[in-house]
Amino acid sequence: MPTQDTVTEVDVVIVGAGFAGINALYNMRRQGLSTVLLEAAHGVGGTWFWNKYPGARVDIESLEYSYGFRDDIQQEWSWSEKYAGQPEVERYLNWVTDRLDLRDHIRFGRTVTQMVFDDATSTWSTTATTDAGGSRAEERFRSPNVVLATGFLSTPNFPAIPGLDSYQGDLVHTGAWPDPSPELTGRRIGVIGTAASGVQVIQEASKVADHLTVFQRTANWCFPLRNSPMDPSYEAFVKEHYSEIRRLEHEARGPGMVLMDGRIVLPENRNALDVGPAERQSDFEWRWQAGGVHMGRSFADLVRSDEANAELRRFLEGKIRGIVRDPAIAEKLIPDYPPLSRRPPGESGYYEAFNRDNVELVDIHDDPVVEIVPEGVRLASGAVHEVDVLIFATGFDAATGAALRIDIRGRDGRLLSDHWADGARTLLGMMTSGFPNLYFVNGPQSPAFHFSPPLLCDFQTQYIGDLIGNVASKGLSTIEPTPEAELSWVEHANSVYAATLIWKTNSWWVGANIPGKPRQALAYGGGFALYKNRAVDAADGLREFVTA
Ligand code: NA7
Repeated sequence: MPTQDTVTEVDVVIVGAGFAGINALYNMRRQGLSTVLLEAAHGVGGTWFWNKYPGARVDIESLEYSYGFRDDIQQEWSWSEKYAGQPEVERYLNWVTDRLDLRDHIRFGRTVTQMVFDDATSTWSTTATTDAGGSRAEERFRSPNVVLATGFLSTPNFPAIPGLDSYQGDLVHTGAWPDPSPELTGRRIGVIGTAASGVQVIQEASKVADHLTVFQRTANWCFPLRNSPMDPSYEAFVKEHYSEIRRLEHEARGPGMVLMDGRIVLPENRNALDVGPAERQSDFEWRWQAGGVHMGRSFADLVRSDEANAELRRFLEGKIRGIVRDPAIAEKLIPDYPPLSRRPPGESGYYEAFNRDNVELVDIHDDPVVEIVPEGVRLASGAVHEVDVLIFATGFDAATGAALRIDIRGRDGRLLSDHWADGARTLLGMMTSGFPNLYFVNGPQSPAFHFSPPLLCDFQTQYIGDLIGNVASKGLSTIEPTPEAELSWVEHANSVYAATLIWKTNSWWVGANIPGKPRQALAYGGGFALYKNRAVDAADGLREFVTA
């Protein structure tokens, strides 16, 4: 592949044009840093560019799942629904990009393959392949700083099932949905995977498929979303109180919520076992009716105590049995792990889909998929399910997958994949030792999916911009965490999970969805407020960093 002779020199190279990368680009530019953003896709959006499957939708309220870094931005944009669908989120990110004049600093169609740190000059050399101009070539960049905004959930997990190549129908993954989409109407559709993405695509496919086969290995506890067109008075209320809402969210242990009656509802600190059964039931019930993340915010001990969790489990079991008409199917849809110990999918008619005649639930826990054959899916029992479209909703190599697919070499040529061989090691999910001036946004061991990612990247990209400014103003050239600070953060993140039921349950939150991936806390579950305080502390006098 030809390599261009010219090397583009900038202060910062950012990788990825999703929520995090766009925000990073804005903040680096604001710091007066020359910046180029490299993006593999031919448009902005990141996750919201690739996940174009029918039904893809936020399940934190749109008014919250949006940038808070400038009041004009949050005032000017109007969401059409309480929970926006993928096309609207993609439109929003395009709007922000243009509104802030950022597009000229983005190079699309660039896949970053290598990043190498040069000890002598304290700079990173970044190589990207590009098909811009019609033929494939390599482009090179040199910069003191690199920011990986490569996404928490951006590397699709395609299970290695024999026979994938032999399949004759349309085979797609929710995380890399083709545009244009394969036709779903009137066809026989199979979906493997029944978590957040699977639930969304199953709901939509059930309405149009001739026959829908849902291959379920593990049932999940789904909470109703209760989406609706945006109520103008609600929108006006939120916009009027945005600064107060954002402040409260930053002080809370999870995403905040706002109700139409003017109450701001944040995660509760009281325990389920400290209140009586009637109060517990009525609390669960209003949250079930309100929808969204409320259910998981009701009592602090639900995710810590088996006994408290069993109360929520009983409530949710009753709901599933109340909706699904066939009792045998209802039992199959009741999970066998504690609710809230995995990411709860938001649903809008998921359970009802199993009351339809065209929807079939196939248990692949007891009768696993052994092969993909030309006409469909073959199970261990020998049963073959014929489908015209086979949808993999099998998730992602979360948190670390995207960074580890780039050949990243830090001090002394050390590979990131070696440094992280026993699990990701970061300070605050933003830096890793031995890799100076390399920053992650929404990285492993940051609050990521336990907070609102657009709000987290607001904080992190400002923080990173300040660190870069701080290093430059002191006449220094590099910054990286001390190995001790890094180890202590990793241990802290693990210990927070270890005190919860999350640790005992297998999920991508602990890396358990990818064979061979080390088990560890891939996010920080201690709450944004604690995280932020610790980050501010670390930056004070650069105590937890080595500089040179
Ligand atoms: P998840 O949460 O990782 O779910 C993947 C689903 O695919 C889950 O039901 C898995 O079952 C199933 N799966 C994965 N591999 C296999 C194989 N080999 N055979 C059968 N079934 C399999 O991914 P999502 O995309 O739904 O959600 C990830 C996040 O992205 C989510 O939080 C949203 O924010 C968007 P298992 O549970 O492993 O038995």
